[in-house]
Amino acid sequence: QQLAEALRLALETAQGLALWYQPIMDISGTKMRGIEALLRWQHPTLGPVSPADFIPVAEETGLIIPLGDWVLQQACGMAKNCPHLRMSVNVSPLQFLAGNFIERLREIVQQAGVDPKQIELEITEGVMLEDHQQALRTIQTLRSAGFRIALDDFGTGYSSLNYLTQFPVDTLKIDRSFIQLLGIQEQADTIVSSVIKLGHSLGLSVTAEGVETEQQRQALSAAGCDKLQGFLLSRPQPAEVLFAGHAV
Ligand code: G
Ligand code: G
Ligand code: MN
Ligand code: NA
Repeated sequence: QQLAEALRLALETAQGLALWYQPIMDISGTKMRGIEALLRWQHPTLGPVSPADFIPVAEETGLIIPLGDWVLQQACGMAKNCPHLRMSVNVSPLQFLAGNFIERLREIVQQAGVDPKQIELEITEGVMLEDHQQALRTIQTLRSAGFRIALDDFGTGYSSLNYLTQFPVDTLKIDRSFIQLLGIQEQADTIVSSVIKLGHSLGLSVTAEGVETEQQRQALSAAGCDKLQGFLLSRPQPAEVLFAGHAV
């Protein structure tokens, strides 16, 4: 496939690939608590290609392993520069379940000189569906090494509640499809406040994704949500833009 070849070349030459960062804010929307690393690819002729389009190609071709390592290296390098911010990194199920993921991650973190406590790995329910036992072992090992685990896009899978009680994660990220219906669909308000209560009853921190309006922020605040992420607060941006004028 041509996309795969171009991606392989981008990875080899480290050209066209970049991490952008989106702030994760406290519930008032005023304090930055962390940042999520989001991969961006500028294809030489196609222009920007979304990770939603090229991550599946990377998974099919096995490129997700070196690509995932590159993302982790870049993100850990950035984390080292801003030690007061938690760094969230998306990890593909294939990457997470690869036999040597833990060792490679440990090496990357060590080389960057960052504390695993600063790193939060965002996984999806796909991880549990692929290989339940391996997922559970990996989560447990990573957490005892100090890494945090977030369950991303929560609510979009179909076994969410069941998995949540079985998998020891630190953070729940409520998918933006629910947030967008706040104040529009009555059920959405009920679902979101139930998920927040459920997360808290399991001792988890709850982050709302895709917060775009002040009304949504207020509803989330009233429902006791812990953190916010979304265009209302900030879009994903290159680090030099995000931190322009700020000490990091
Ligand atoms: O940033 P954007 O909205 O275009 O992201 C689209 C999808 O790609 C999201 O599901 C996001 O989690 C995923 N994604 C973004 N960056 C990475 C990455 O570095 N690794 C993996 N595995 N997925 C990513
Ligand atoms: O699957 P994941 O949650 O990792 O996807 C993150 C992606 O969601 C980011 O790449 C970003 O482009 C997108 N995103 C972040 N905030 C918002 C938002 O407020 N609205 C919309 N529509 N997309 C968002
Ligand atoms: Mn994410
Ligand atoms: Na998400």
